[in-house]
Amino acid sequence: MPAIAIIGAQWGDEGKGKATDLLGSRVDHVVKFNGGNNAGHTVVIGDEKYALHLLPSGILSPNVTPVIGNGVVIDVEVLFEELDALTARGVDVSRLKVSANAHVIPSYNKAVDKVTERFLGSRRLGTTGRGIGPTYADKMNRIGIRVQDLFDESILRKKVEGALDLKGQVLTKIYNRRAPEIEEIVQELLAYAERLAPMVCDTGLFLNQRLDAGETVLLEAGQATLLDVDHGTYPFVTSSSCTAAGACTGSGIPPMRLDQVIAIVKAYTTRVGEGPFPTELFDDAGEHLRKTGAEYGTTTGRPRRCGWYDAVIARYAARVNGVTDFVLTKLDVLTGLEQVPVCVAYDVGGVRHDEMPVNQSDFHHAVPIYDYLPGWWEDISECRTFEELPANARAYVEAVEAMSGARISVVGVGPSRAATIVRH
Ligand code: 2SA
Ligand code: GDP
Ligand code: MG
Repeated sequence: MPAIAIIGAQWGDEGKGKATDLLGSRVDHVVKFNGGNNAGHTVVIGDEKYALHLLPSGILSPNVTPVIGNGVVIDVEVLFEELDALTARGVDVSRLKVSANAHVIPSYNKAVDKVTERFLGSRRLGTTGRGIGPTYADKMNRIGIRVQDLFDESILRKKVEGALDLKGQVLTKIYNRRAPEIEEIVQELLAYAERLAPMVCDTGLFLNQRLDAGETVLLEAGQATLLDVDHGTYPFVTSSSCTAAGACTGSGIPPMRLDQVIAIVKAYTTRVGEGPFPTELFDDAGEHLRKTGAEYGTTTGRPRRCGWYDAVIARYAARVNGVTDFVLTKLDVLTGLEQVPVCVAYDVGGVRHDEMPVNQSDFHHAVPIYDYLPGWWEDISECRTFEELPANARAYVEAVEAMSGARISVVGVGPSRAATIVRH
């Protein structure tokens, strides 16, 4: 079991945090490889509930080294706040390692994110407003600030000057805002250096050396396949690579070292933010899923849009990521329905699509073709083996597995660590 990637198969919030935490006891290192504090992973341990944003979920496992990889964008203030909050709850955070090559989110990018959304009006993306998109844009534009820059004041000043040359103009000319002062930003970033320094290293080198030594590494995605900047529902995506391939670029671990790709998929579908969502429900059934599944954003508290399981999306995620195993979460939320619709294909203007349409506007107009599976009423939250599940719940899992392109190895029946059925 050298390196394992955990990714989201849908639009995020599938329960990656819980899955990572479950595997945490079996691995040595857990790496966050993309995104930033736009992510929200909830982990429930006994009576304690943790909402993690920037930190890898592995931080909660005492024997795991948590790592923030080079593919992450870091709001250092938020990082320190999260570390302090966990320390106050008795969690040892001293093992955290942070990549010297990860990018930092300067305060001006949070402003750019928020005003861009306001500026776009009805064409907004529904971002989390954390400065994620503008910071990745700076990275690609080669005007980003990296963690290592915080330790060389003269280089930092040059980089901030370069970035603000452009960003200052964007803020003042387009958005009619005060341009940030170079010195103000330099001081803001320098203030982080002392506390950050002991955590910073070449995480790519570290992880490959640990793999050479026979240790195991779990790579934990933020967001999900359909929010991936290349493979998602562009432009309604986040700005990072959330897929298994992103696990490699975002950590410095080469593809051939990935042994297993575990996709987390919810027994229904949710999305936050704007963008197409074929199985979305606008009726009482959607409200029922939202209420029963507690579908509210972990980071922003926004109500999540809810819909039925979409096997076309699951097959797509299986293909794009090379999924070896699915973890099907929140099966318990479907309890009590007369029948459970599952989308098996789309109808686009009278043409059946068994695969994701390549044309984005076709996807916007995709009408789900449903199979209707019989529901169950028994409380399944205490089931711990597959055989204990009611026959219709088992049949649902097996039907979904047959449509989705990889085996379902684990089934979630509740938020806690224990509420889990391992099949393989
Ligand atoms: P951004 O802020 O630039 O990454 O937003 C771009 C799109 O990506 C979506 N996005 C997310 N979708 C689901 N979950 C996310 N994390 C939080 C959670 C979200 C929250 O775990 O609940 O609390 O609202 C997440 N992060 C980004 C976002 O909605 C945009 O559609
Ligand atoms: P992530 O972003 O993929 O880590 O997911 P989130 O933490 O944002 O959202 C998933 C939510 O579902 C969290 O509140 C989890 O505690 C909860 N959860 C995870 N697995 C299950 C499950 O099998 N059943 C139920 N009822 N809740 C679950
Ligand atoms: Mg989440």
